[in-house]
Amino acid sequence: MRTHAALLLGLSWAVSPVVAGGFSFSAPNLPDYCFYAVYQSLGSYTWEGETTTSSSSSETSGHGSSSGSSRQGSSNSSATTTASSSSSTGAKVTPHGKRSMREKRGHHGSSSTGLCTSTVGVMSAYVSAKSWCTKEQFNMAIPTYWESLCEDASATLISLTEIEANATDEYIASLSLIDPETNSTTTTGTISTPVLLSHSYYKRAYKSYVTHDYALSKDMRMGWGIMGYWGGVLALGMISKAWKMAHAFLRLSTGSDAEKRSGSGRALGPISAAAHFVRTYIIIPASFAPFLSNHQQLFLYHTIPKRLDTLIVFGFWAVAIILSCVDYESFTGNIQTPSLHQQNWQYSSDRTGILSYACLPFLWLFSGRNNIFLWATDFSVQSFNIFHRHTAWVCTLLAVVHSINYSVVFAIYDGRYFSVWKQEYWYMGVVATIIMVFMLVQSATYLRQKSYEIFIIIHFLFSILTIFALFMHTSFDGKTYTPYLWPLVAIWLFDRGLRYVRMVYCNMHVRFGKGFLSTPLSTVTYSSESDLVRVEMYPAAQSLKPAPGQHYYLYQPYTLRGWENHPFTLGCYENPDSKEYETKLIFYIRPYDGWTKRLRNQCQKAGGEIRTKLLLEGPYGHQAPLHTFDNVLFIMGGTGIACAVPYILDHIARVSAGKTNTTRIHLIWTGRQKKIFDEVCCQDLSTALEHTDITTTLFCTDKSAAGGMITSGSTTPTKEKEAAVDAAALQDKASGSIRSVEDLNVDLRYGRPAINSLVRAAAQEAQASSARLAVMTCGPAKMADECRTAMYDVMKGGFRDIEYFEEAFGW
Ligand SMILES: Cc1cc2nc3c(=O)[nH]c(=O)nc-3n(C[C@H](O)[C@H](O)[C@H](O)COP(=O)(O)OP(=O)(O)OC[C@H]3O[C@@H](n4cnc5c(N)ncnc54)[C@H](O)[C@@H]3O)c2cc1C
Ligand SMILES: *[C@@H]1O[C@H](CO)[C@@H](O)[C@H](O)[C@H]1NC(C)=O
Ligand SMILES: *[C@@H]1O[C@H](CO)[C@@H](O)[C@H](O)[C@H]1NC(C)=O
Ligand SMILES: *[C@@H]1O[C@H](CO)[C@@H](O)[C@H](O)[C@H]1NC(C)=O
Ligand SMILES: CC(=O)N[C@H]1CO[C@H](CO)[C@@H](O)[C@@H]1O
Repeated sequence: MRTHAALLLGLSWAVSPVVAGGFSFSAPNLPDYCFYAVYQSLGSYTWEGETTTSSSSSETSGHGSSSGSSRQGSSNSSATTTASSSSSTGAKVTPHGKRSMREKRGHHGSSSTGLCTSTVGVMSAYVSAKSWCTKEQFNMAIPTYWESLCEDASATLISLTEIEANATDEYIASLSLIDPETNSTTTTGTISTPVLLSHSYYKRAYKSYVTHDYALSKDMRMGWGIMGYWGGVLALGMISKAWKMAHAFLRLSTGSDAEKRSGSGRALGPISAAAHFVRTYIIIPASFAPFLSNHQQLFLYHTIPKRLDTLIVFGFWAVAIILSCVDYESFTGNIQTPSLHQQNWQYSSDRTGILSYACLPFLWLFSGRNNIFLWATDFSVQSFNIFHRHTAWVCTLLAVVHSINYSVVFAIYDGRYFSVWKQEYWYMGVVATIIMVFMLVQSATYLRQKSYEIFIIIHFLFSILTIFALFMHTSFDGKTYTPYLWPLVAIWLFDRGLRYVRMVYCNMHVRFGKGFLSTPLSTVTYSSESDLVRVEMYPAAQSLKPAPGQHYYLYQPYTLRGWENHPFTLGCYENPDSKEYETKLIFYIRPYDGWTKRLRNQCQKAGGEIRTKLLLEGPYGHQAPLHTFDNVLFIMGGTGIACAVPYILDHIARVSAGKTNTTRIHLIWTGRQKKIFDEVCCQDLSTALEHTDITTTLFCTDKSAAGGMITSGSTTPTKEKEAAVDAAALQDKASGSIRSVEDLNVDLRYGRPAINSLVRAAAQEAQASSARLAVMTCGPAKMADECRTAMYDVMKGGFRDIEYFEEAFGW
């Protein structure tokens, strides 16, 4: 990167000329490089009649003539040969040399003035340029650029009128050739007749300067390849989402009756067949299905992405590897850096550094909670998390290669390896690389699951440190690299800022004349029989619209670790009578080892129920269009029921408004303790479950309760029973006691559900009535993976009108 421009300049000063000198442009424009090459190649000779300037260093030690030999011996003189280096070196190698290179750049002349003041020299340069430059290059350079070069050498270019007139083709053909590699300055002495620069040397010089000066621009274009890849993925994601939404909208409003009538027997176009193929084999399955069904389940402590995500990530690695390996313009015969190895080390260091920077914006983009692309595309948080991790891997590996390669350059080719450690850009780069590697290790799934809070705090602090170190790493170069870094700050501030906005929105409400109203104390209850923490809260926000698919982050401020926040799916919502607080939100929380456990302990200490201050941040997540499907199958496990409840409530509201296409819902819910069914079904779902279009099957996996056998309510309740149940529900609600789920219209079984056959049966039933089926699952990892596998099987079997929705309680 640019950092290295400094180091490279230093390099040219100390050992040999620079390969990739950053944006150290020798000439202002690309067409000027032709003349620049001529000027530099001939500039080392002494010309008859030249007037030396007061500048003592108008020597002629060959820059071309000693190609291949170390320049160290020729001491300071070599600095004058690579004009670009000489002018900036002094500034760059000092620890405080933060001057921008651009300012120092521009045209620099050789301090030899023979090519400005000697008729022989000027004629030689003129005929060489005329012979080897294109018309455009020639016209750009002569006389303007030439004059500026002379100005830099404190000389004035002599008049070219006579030169132009004399330089005919015949004249040029008569001139003898000069090649700085074979005609050394010492053997030629002072040149007294015009000569023509050999074409082969000119070509090498031109290529050396151009590749050297434009390598970084090229690396940046390669960086656009990385960004283009992710940009393309996001664009496809947005198109896919727009397409699906349009589709769902059309289905609901126009009612594709024709489509429905012909059912599964309808003529299926090749597009639809292709779409089905893609969905079956790429979008739905776990990466290594059918051999390995793991997706939500870890495999050897590793997350296995969905197949689509694996392909996307694989493509990213391929792009990154290709971009960091191809198209290096190192060549033998480079007049600046003869060693091919050195050129390769340096070019690859620059390339990997810039590619690493190019990954950064996406590394941040895939991580935020408030993320525009999460809203605009169909990718889930989990998918973004996979992208985040792989971008981090690639970014870090590139940074490591970058660091190693530059260490090699410094240690082997430069010799300043130890002194460079005092340079800020160097040690800040080292700091950034080390932190990134550490973060990679520290984010391992195993450690993250062991202690999420420690992980998140370290991750947060070290990310800030990384950004800071990177700003310092490339700061000497002005603003060249800040476009890679400011987006990180912007993305982060956007996310953090919106968190606070949401938090305030959820928990504060301004009542005119009455001051603020904030979210009141929440009721938290815990029952050991169901091992369920139930949170009921009344958010202050008046306009908060609870809806299916939402999740919120809960904070418990005024506690020791009040900044901690954990995501929970909105389980249930009600509109209570109270006028102050519009809605009541209910969360079902399974206690684990962290905050959820502390919350449980607080309840236990208080005898089961506490009232505590909880704050809400949200809503996040998006609603699945389940209402556009004819049949819906919910497969839920434990607190995963939180996903299904809002959809069921939504369904009931939509039925009465006539805004749904769903006519059949089958809820399958597995829980360890029977009590959890009682708590949720009898309180929050009691009325919903009495609807005839909802069938409920509960599976209790508690072995000790298995004695209860298969007790079930009738699946088709009579009017009387419904009424009786409703009455009982009302009564129980009034008395506050929890009834048993057996009294409801549900099918209670013991043992595990056979998910595969349940999904298959639902699919067959849907197929028979040419209905569209949605399957939604939320629960333990194993259950979700079984469900996904079942989907894959059914779709492989040819059933097309089926869609899969999976909610995960983690990443
Ligand atoms: C979108 C979403 C919705 C969820 N909805 C519910 C729900 O409705 N009911 C429910 O019981 N659980 C839900 N969870 C899971 C719940 O967030 C975690 O169980 C909870 O954060 C664990 O807190 P803890 O401090 O007790 O964790 P620990 O005991 O320390 O860890 C338990 C597990 O939770 C993970 N975890 C901890 N904190 C977080 C966090 N802030 N974000 C993500 N993962 C974390 C850990 O990596 C670990 O695997 C949901 C998770 C997500 C991502
Ligand atoms: C080379 O430059 C250094 C300072 O940059 C100076 O001290 C030294 O005398 C110079 N040597 C020659 C041979 O000009
Ligand atoms: C141009 O050619 C003329 C005649 O051959 C010669 O007298 C004159 O010195 C030449 N001028 C230059 C600049 O070479
Ligand atoms: C340069 O070297 C070649 C071959 O050694 C020789 O023919 C040519 O005359 C030399 N050119 C000059 C200007 O000395
Ligand atoms: C396919 C289908 O059944 N579409 C129906 C969805 O619901 C709308 C409105 O209720 C009906 O008009 C469609 O016919």
